[in-house]
Amino acid sequence: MGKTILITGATSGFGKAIAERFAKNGYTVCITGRREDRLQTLKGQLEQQYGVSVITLCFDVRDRKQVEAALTELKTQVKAIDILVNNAGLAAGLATIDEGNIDDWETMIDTNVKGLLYVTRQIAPLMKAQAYGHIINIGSTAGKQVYKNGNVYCATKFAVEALNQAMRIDLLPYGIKVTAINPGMAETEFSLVRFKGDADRARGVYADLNPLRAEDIADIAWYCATLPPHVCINDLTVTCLTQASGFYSIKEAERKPPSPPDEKSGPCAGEPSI
Ligand code: NDP
Ligand code: 8X3
Repeated sequence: MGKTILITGATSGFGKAIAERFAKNGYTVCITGRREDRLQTLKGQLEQQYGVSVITLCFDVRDRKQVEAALTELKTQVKAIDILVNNAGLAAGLATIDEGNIDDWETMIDTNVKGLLYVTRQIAPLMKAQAYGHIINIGSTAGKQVYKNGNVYCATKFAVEALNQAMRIDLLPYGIKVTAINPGMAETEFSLVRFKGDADRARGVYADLNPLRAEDIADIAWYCATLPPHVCINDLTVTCLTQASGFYSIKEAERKPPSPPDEKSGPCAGEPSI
């Protein structure tokens, strides 16, 4: 029987790339988001290109009733859900804690934490009854280290980290895999959303950084999802080459060139030259 994946926030970025990757491999793909036009365009593209079934669910993950209605309906349409990717999320603004916009804070908390919980609460019982399944939570390096002005966004991703661990423990007896994928900076619509449509500022975040791409995260999701049944990646952090953590990154131009041959073959600094 064919496999089914449910991906929240598939109208752009990671979610869209993950939908493409799994459709290419024959999955029935259930895609969600608030932008119906984008859902329909992606559905048409994936069905035509890969000959798979695509189910679209247009809802706001912040709205508990919408989530419940959409996923209750989905459960009548599919026999099983093999994989849930909790991906829908955003950052809004970048300000110190004393100056932050409280509406932005609520949007981030409601989407990244409560939305993820609403969706999981609908799908985890189904996976428990199936006694198999895989929940992939998209966290962030921002859920590992707090960075300047990241306060509330980072807090939501720390919450995802905690919930990922909690899900792994709670669902352990039911053969359900739970994986957090924690990307560093990736050029999607993320910064455009964070900076409320300021495209120049958004581009500036990734300038000369060679950031991750959405397809990199799709590759990783596919890898995590296709390991042998007894293997579960619990937590995976991935950054581009120029980023070491949530707060350490360099520009490509700051990368050091190779050392000249004589320096290279000589003793390392601090080593005795015997
Ligand atoms: P994008 O902005 O490209 O995609 C975000 C997706 O989330 C869209 O499909 C959007 O759909 C959906 N979404 C946002 N709010 C809601 C909502 N209230 N209800 C339903 N869907 C919603 O960003 P990314 O692909 O980069 O982000 C995906 C996830 O990855 C997020 O959780 C983000 O925090 C995380 N992340 C991103 C990183 C990056 O650098 N890009 C790095 C680490 C983690 P629509 O607008 O149609 O509703
Ligand atoms: C997104 C990565 O560093 O822009 O979670 O917060 S970062």
